[in-house]
Order: sequence, then C-alpha cells, then structure tokens
Amino acid sequence: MPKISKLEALEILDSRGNPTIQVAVRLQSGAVGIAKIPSGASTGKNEAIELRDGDKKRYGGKGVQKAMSNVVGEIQQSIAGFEGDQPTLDRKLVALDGTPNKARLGANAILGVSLGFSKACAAEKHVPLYRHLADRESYLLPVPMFNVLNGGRHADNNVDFQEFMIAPVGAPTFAEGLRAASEAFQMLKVILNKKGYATSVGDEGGFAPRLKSNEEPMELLLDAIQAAGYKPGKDIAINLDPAASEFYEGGLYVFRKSDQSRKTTAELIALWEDWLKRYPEIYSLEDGLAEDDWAGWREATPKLGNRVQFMGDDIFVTNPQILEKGINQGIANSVLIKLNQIGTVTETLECIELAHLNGYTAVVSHRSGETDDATIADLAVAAGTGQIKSGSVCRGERIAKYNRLVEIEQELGGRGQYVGRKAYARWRPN
Ligand code: 2PG
Ligand code: MG
Repeated sequence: MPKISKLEALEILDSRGNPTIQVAVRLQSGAVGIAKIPSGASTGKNEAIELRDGDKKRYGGKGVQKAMSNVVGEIQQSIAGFEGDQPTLDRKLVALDGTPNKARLGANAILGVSLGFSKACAAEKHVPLYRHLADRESYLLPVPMFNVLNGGRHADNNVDFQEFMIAPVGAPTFAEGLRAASEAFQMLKVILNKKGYATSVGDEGGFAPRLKSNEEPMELLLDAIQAAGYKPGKDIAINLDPAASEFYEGGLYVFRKSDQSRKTTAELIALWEDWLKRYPEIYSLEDGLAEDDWAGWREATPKLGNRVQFMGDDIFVTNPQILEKGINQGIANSVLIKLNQIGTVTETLECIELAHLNGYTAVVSHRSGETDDATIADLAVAAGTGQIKSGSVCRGERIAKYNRLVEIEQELGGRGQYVGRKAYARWRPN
C-alpha cells in the first residue's frame, strides 16, 4: 500500500491570473503527485467551498494561504504516515474537515491532497493516471465538446446563453475529432471577421463577439461547420450550456441581454422544445433550467429528455446525494462532473458510478479558471464517461486536456475506442 511521507503546497496562478493552490504529495517510495486546482465563475450554490483568504491586501482577497497552511499543517499532521488506498484517504479527509461542504479546511486544499495522492500512486506503480484509476482491457476515448461561442456572464454581448459548443460526433478517432473541431473553429473565425465581429477570445478560448440575439450563435455555428466541409448534426453536433441559474430572478427567466423578455418556467421549456425542433443539430442541453427551479426540471425532463441529453451542472454540483435526489425525482438524464464541486476523487467517481447505474450519462468537465493540469482527460478515460468538456480549441490550459487525450489514444492503440455518435445514441439513434 502507498504510504504518504510529506505534503507540500504552493500558491500559483490560474488561467484568469487568480491565485490557486498546487499540492505535492510525496510517498515514502519517492513517488510524487502534483495537483493544480481549477476554479469556477458561474458556480452552483451547493458546491463545496473554495477557501480564500479574504485579505484584501493580497490578490484582492483571493489568496489561498489559509488553504496552503491547512495542507501543510492540520492535514499533514492528521495523515502523517498514512498508508492505504484512495477511498480510505478521502474518507479521512472528509471526516477531518467535518463540515458538509468542506468549508473548514477548504475543498481546494482537500482536493489538492486527494488528487495529488492519486497521481503519486500512479507514479509509484509507473502507470498513467487513467490506468491507476481503472485497470481495464479496453477504454473509451470521450467525445469532446468545445465551447467556441460565448454569451451570458462570459461575454459582453446581447446573448443570454453562456456556452455554444461543437462536438465532433462523426469522427472515427479522437484525433480526427480534434481536427474537425479545429477546422470549424478556424472557419468560424473567418466568418466572424467577414461580418466585422471581434475575434478575441474569452476565458475558455471561445469567441465572444457582440452578437445581437440568442439565435445568432446557432446560425454562425451552422455556417462555420458547413464552410469547414462538415455536416452539422451528423459530423459535428451542437451542445448548449445556457447556464440558466445565471438569469433566473425571482422565479422568472429574465433575458436581460437580448430582448428584455421575462419568461416563466413553462415558457422557457417551450423555447427549448422549439429550439430542439428547429435545430436538430443540438444533442446536449446543460443547465437549461436554474438550480433552484426543481419543479421546472421535473416538468421539463419528460418533455425534453427523450430528445436531448438533458444535463445538470449547477443543480447536482457533482454531489452523489443531490444527484440521488434528482434521480428519485426523475430530473435530467445526465450529470456534469467537476472534481472541485465536490472535493475528492472518491466522491467524484461515486457520482459518475451512481449516474451510470441509473442510466444517466456523465460528462467530465473543466472549470472556467484552469491550469495546465490535464487530470480530467485521464479521469474521463478511466471512468468511461464517453464525453468531456474542456473549453475551446485554443488556449494552453484548455488544449492541455485535449492534447493529453491525443496522447492517450496513441498509447492505447487498439485498446482505445473513440465513442463518437454512440455517446448520444439514446437520443439520436441514426
Ligand atoms: C460551466 C463552467 C465550465 P464555471 O458552467 O459549465 O464551462 O463554468 O467553471 O465558471 O462554473
Ligand atoms: Mg455549466
């Protein structure tokens, strides 16, 4: 069994230039695992707590020195000489924190130790992380969803919906999927340029031009996919994350950025039904309703769930208990998975397993604030989710994950299978 000898912590920067924590876990064997923790912007309110210093004189209060001292202080003391497996370590960390949302020691501190330990164990065994997490004969390479056009909180334009993504479902391999998406992305840039729109990119590497309506991004994506020589919906699907919690105000969905309309839950569901009819290229709809609108999700799931992957991010926050409640209430048919929403590797894997056991899909995801840590690529392969979301087809911290998947695909050879259209077979059988 791996034995921990030392924990180290550093305050590093994330892709937005904000501080975040890096944790190194050293084992007695000499193996080391280093984890760098990401950070969200449109966070769900039930997420595990990211501990920030609050000292306005440093990093505007965002410093992580308290989280660092929790790692090298209290956590180190309590797990000194720990010898055991991942679930045992993670249970110990959860118990040591003692709060339901990891607020005391910080989910960033705890995840650093949990993930660092995973990576150290993989290093000790001299195997890649995906193989350490799941040792199998064959693996699935996930369909990537690339966030190439932005609205909502992620852009200064007239689009209320946050993410418009492309997913190369028709490609034969992951690497060919990456190529198709890159070609469509470059074509989108040409089209935006021609229309006089800005082509600077936002936090996740997507374009965020001053578009005029919620539907304009859809039309632009359809044009770009076609212009790149691909068939929309067949070769490349369109996936949405409107992040509806962000525009849910006092029980209504307020389209503040586009036409100023205020929609009831029933009206928003009708809008999605209409979009799914008019845009059969849409395969996945994440956070189509707000995290507080459980009744809305209950009403929407039978109406939308047989036509689209209807995925919960803010509403489930990768929390197995909340997901279970959702499953019992017949809410959604898919869950977005973010390690730092829950704070340990074990609970993350449990959440994916719970989803799969109940016929829900699971999609491993980055955060809008990221680092060059590519762990989620290995996690998606190990857990066999068949889908990953890691931002656009540019920017180093997004590409780190996709490039890692190219490497994994090459390493696996015939033991790896790109999921492609099969990821969505339930909703799009042909
Ligand atoms: C989301 C994510 C990632 P954030 O809403 O799905 O794209 O954004 O990390 O800001 O929560
Ligand atoms: Mg989301």
